[in-house]
Amino acid sequence: MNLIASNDNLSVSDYVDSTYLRELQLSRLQRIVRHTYDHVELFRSRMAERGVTPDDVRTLADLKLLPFTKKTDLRDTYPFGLFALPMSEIVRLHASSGTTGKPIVVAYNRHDLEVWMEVMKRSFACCGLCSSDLIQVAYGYGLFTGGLGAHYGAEALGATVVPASGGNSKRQVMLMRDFGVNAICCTPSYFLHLIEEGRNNGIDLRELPLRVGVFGAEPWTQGMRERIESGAGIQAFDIYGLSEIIGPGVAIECQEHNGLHIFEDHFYPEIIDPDTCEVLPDGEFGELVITTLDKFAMPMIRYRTRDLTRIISEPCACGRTIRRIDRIASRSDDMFIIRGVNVFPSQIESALLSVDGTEPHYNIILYTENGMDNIEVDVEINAALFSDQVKSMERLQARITAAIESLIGLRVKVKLVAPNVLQRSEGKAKRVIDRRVR
Ligand code: DLL
Repeated sequence: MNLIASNDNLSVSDYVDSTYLRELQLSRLQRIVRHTYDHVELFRSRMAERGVTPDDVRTLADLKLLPFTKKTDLRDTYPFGLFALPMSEIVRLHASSGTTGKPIVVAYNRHDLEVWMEVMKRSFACCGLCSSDLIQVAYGYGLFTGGLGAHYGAEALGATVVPASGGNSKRQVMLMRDFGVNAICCTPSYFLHLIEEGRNNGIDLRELPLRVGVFGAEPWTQGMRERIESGAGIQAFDIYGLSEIIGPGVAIECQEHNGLHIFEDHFYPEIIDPDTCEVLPDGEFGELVITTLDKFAMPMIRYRTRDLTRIISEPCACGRTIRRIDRIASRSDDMFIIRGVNVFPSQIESALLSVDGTEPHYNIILYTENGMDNIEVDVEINAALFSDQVKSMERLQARITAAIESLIGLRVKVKLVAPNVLQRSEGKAKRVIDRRVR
């Protein structure tokens, strides 16, 4: 099956002419819609319900005629129901465990892997990395897309890969120091742990050749970025992606750190109102929906990511012409409602980190007391303050409580804990513990 037209260019420049880009997106969209329609039963039946065929896609605006795909569709068709190629053409599977029940499984043919390498290579280039750099990959290798995704992208760039995978923090820091590593890829929460690990072993990351961090796979705030950059003397880049679409490398910040460039020659973004599913104009916040334009083993048409952001279409000072998405502060399903107020964990993180003396290690515990739902925030504070007098601890506690209240409009219980008490994660941090009685 020759799916790739001979004039189709895999490595479109991030500085591409936008008229050409829109034409390319449309021709890729038409091709992938036809391919999915021909090979995925669920998509064909949903199109039939709407009375739509691939021939109805004449412009990019016709995307709105197409049905959405949701995570439940992947679960319901577990494991291989959305594959659009026979197993003989599929060369890699990955899976994401998710929080409940069965994992979701994703597939790649050889072309899809090339696309992935390409977007990861472009991602590293956005961070100013090149073939002379040593890149340590501390995302987990295995079914999770982080490790292998970063690995092959770094190799495609021609950089030297240090495939450390996640965990064994002492060794991670030793490798960074002994090899003179220039860039590290891991979750932002794990990197904070590596900074501490270094400190506990007399290694100050600020004194190493490390200059770039490529952090993603979980939400993190501007406050967290500041703690990371000052703690390690590096420039931190936010990288976004999800297994269903490809893995890491869907979007990344450039040196401007003002939104994440989305590789829209491969991933077409839309923003919708999550309640009405109405498509919103560029600039408005809502749920990110992505269509994979150039992936054949498991194409995703209008995939509802649940991630909340907006599209930034204004030109970027870096000169790239591809659009940006705003930092993903939250997922719509991370939101919890306490006494009628909608709260996102990232709001609590922002408030906490705005207070001097707090460490970027915290847990949010939801509990029920006298029939009412409440929030407790456990936060580590720095060693000097912890051993200080009760009075100054109380003042700090009051400052944190006030900072959170002014941001979310709710009074929460704040518990100050000693350094190194809360559990550290090697991958995605789990910060919310829900003990509410339902
Ligand atoms: O986390 C892929 C990845 C690996 C991205 C390494 C970046 C770096 P999943 O396990 O399928 O895939 O989880 C995807 O993680 O829908 C978001 O909710 C969240 N997420 C990923 N990157 C970011 C980010 C990988 N930079 C889910 N900021 C996504 C906020 C992120 N949330």
